[in-house]
Amino acid sequence: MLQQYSHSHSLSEEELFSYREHGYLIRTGVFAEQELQDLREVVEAAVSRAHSQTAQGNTYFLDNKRFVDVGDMTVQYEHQANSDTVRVIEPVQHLHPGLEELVFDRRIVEPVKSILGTEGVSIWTNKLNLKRGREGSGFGWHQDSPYWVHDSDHVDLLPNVYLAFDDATRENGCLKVIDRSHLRGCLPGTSDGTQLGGFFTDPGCFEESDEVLMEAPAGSLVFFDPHSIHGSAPNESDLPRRAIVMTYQPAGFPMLKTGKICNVPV
Ligand SMILES: O=C(O)CCC(=O)C(=O)O
Repeated sequence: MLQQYSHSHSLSEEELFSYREHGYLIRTGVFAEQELQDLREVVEAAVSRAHSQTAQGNTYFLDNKRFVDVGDMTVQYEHQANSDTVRVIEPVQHLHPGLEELVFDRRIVEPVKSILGTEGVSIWTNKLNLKRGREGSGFGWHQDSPYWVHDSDHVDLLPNVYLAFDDATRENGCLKVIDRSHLRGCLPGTSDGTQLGGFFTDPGCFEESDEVLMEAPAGSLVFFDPHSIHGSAPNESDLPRRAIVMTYQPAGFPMLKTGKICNVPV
């Protein structure tokens, strides 16, 4: 059953207030089951396409984790040695017309306009985060803003929208957000000597007990702030936990990896 949000899909005043206070907002029931079935097929087609393209890509390892760059796209693999299971693809919209359509969907973009307070919006980046049953690894606590601050001078204006293609539960490693952590700007990373350690938020800067689980049925959207500390546990269930995270910005700015401007049609 689809929730009845306002006709324009804009956020209500209460929703916007809550997003600003906590750094996240969940809207359930935005996409219907039939749409989700189609979208899951689109996702799997995109994953197959990305994986086959990696044969022509540039492979490298960071902290023993395999990454492959193919043009402007990066494909990350699961961390077990020799795993061929795709974990993350970024950016992803170019891989399938169904994804091109999705990133412009009014149900996603209109709330982003409410958050940004602007009529014109463009795409910053988007990624598929795929946690296969029993195999999908977790994401350490981090903010996106320190990662993006070198490529954007408006890092406060890069809201994320997470769309759950599958039910997201504690067991399958749902997204988790540290409540109100977005209010503290860019926080320092860890300095544990690893290559990727600097991307993870110094654990001395927040209380893990402030975590909020973004448990939500398939078809839900989670909006979260670029400064919100977030992460997720591994998938301990037999069920997949597939999602796309779409990040927007005011109109007229180039995308993170492609450097091309991708304005959302008004
Ligand atoms: O998909 C997840 O569980 C975490 C996503 C995330 O941390 C990210 O994409 O930055």
